[in-house]
Amino acid sequence: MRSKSFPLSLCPVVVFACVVSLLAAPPVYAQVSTTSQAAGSPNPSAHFAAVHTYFIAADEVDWDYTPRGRNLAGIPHFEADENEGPAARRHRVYHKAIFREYSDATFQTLLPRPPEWEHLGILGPLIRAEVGDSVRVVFRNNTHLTLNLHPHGLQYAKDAEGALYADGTQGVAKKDDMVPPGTTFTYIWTIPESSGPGPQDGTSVIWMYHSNFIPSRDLNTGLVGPILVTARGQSRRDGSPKDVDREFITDFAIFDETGSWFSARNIGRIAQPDLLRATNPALRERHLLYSINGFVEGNLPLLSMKKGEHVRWYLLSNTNEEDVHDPHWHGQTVVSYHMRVDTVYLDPLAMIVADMVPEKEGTWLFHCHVNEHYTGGMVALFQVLP
Ligand SMILES: [Cu+2]
Repeated sequence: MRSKSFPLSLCPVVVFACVVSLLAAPPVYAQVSTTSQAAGSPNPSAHFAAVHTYFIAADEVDWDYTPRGRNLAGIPHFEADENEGPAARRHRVYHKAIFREYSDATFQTLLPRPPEWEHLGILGPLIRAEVGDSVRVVFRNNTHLTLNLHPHGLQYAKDAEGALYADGTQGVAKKDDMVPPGTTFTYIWTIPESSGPGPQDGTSVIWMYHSNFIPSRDLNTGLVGPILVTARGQSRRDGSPKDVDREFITDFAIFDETGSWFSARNIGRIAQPDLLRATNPALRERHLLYSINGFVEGNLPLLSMKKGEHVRWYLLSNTNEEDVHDPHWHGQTVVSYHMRVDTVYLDPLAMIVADMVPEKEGTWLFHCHVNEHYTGGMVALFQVLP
């Protein structure tokens, strides 16, 4: 029988339950896992409704879209462009704001990313949970911007929606809407059945969180991260689905640097995207970064897997009108939406799952098949080992 959950506001219960959780070995994939199970449960082996706590800050960084160089995938180009000549050695660096994970509420110690998630790149920390759990994000805004944190798919009350609009709320229910520079706000989101896999899904689904103060600006600035939710009882202790050997998250993300909060700093002038579209489309085009997880031209870390494994790919996209993508795997097929395909379709702010059992060994191209995106650098490599 499943244990009963209590509201987080019942502090004594939560404190006592923390002790219980240590004894009961809850899931280990969040920074801090407590439980809301009542003390003295008659069934100590029952699944614990965990509260996964994450300490996530928005930090300003200089982000390099090309940390290892240019055109690492060796793609031939039809016409001469900036990939050729001296510019080919140039890094593409922009000042951005991204989400990063810290060890605790002091926000002094950055948590290193586990090797299997190094490919997340510019994406924020992976938030993961199982149906029935809750997520608590202590959000610290270290930037000079006003931000917030809005989750997709999870359930939230009006005091944790992370979006400013005329929703009729006031007082404490407005505090989540704007997190000023240098301040901290704690968001609590729950994960009912309706946040987990549906009847036709596999054992896990992907959602997204992002700053939603002015979504177009916030996303182009880099403030976006992934959420994975596994079906009830289907996760291992590290949170991964029991029937999956390997997971990859890839965000086919165009970053319009003329639409970033830091466009003036990065480009040296006030670069209003709406204005530029009409007055100087060439300037805007020069500052569109066709990235996968914030990496262009093959800079995404090599995604490695073994033949015959059950590999789950989660695919995301950004919110620009050009964020219409056709991710394509060479050498392998996937099943997505119950169909056998080797190319999937992403419209803006897509969140989809594709399952692969790689059969052909080798190093393979993984890229967007939209012409401008492909030539613009939205390419990566993956490797299938014996
Ligand atoms: Cu694309």
